[in-house]
Amino acid sequence: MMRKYLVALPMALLMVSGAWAQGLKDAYKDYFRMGVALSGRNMTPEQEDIITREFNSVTCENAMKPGSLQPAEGRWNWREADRIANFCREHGIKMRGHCLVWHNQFADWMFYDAQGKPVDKKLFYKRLKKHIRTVVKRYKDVVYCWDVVNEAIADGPGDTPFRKSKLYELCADEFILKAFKFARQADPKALLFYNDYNEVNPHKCERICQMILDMKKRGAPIDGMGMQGHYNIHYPAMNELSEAIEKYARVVDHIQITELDVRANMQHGGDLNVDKKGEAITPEVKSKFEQQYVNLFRTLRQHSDKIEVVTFWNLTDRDSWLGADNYPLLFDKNRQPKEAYHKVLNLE
Ligand code: 9MR
Repeated sequence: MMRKYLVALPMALLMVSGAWAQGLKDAYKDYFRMGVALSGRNMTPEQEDIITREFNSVTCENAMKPGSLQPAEGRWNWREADRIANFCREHGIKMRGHCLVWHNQFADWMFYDAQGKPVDKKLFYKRLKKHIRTVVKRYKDVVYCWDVVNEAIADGPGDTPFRKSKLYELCADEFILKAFKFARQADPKALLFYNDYNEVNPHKCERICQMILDMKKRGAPIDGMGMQGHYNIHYPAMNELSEAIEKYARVVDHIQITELDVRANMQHGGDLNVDKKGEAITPEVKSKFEQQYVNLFRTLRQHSDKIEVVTFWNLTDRDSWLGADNYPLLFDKNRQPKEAYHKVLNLE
């Protein structure tokens, strides 16, 4: 009996003092929520244990994108998204919805009629509205915010700040306004985000802020900015990250880091033609990687009055869209926590 207390008492003291955090979500409970992007492949008992121990926010990596959910008009493919949503419902985990409009993995059929001819704006908006309404309503009990429009701003110099996508060709920037309005009508309670990469770059940050201000003036219900956070071991500089957070905070009420990873090479951003061969993970690269994660979380914690959630883009290096050689996450390809995980967990 006595022995039991001798063990239990110090444990209880450690837990009360917070020194023995169970996982990232507990270690960061006073700062922001910790999230992870998942696919159906992650739904195994071993991985579900990691997810429920470490995270309290979930995003579907691909399963809720228009191209996955409605690949052809009226052909709905709910399986993977439902599976992840049901797991979240079961464990009381809230979800970020990703995403309603994106030039990539989009439901391109919306642009064409049955003869393959381009449709006009009116029919396009009708289809988009129906898509948004159907998806948002289905998950409204578990999804508390949506990335309504993803990556509509261009990176390069160019004469227009907007990405020249099919969406832009047909509707100019009006599709952004419409998408936010449709989403608000579908679920007046959900927080609505604009989400983009290279968001720390001062030039792009400026473009995004201008767009948000202009859209709001035109009546778009934009609540938040999703800073994707595809970084690397050299980038961004922490003062630039802080400045970007401050700038976004001037134009929206909610900021979230939505797709965090740290590549062990010079690339960053959301480009698809990424080099999946990383640099060799030498002790020097490893220590830079750890330092970058420490710097990032230190900086994000300093802004915890503005940052609501930090979501990692994938669970382990094995799942990462960047490939395991890029060494981007806190869990390695064998699903083991890296030294960087412990540094982030025990950050002082
Ligand atoms: O991680 C996603 C990958 O599996 C898909 O093949 C890819 C398709 O373009 O999209 C990836 O996720 C992207 C996210 O939805 C939006 N921001 C950039 C992400 C990485 O490309």
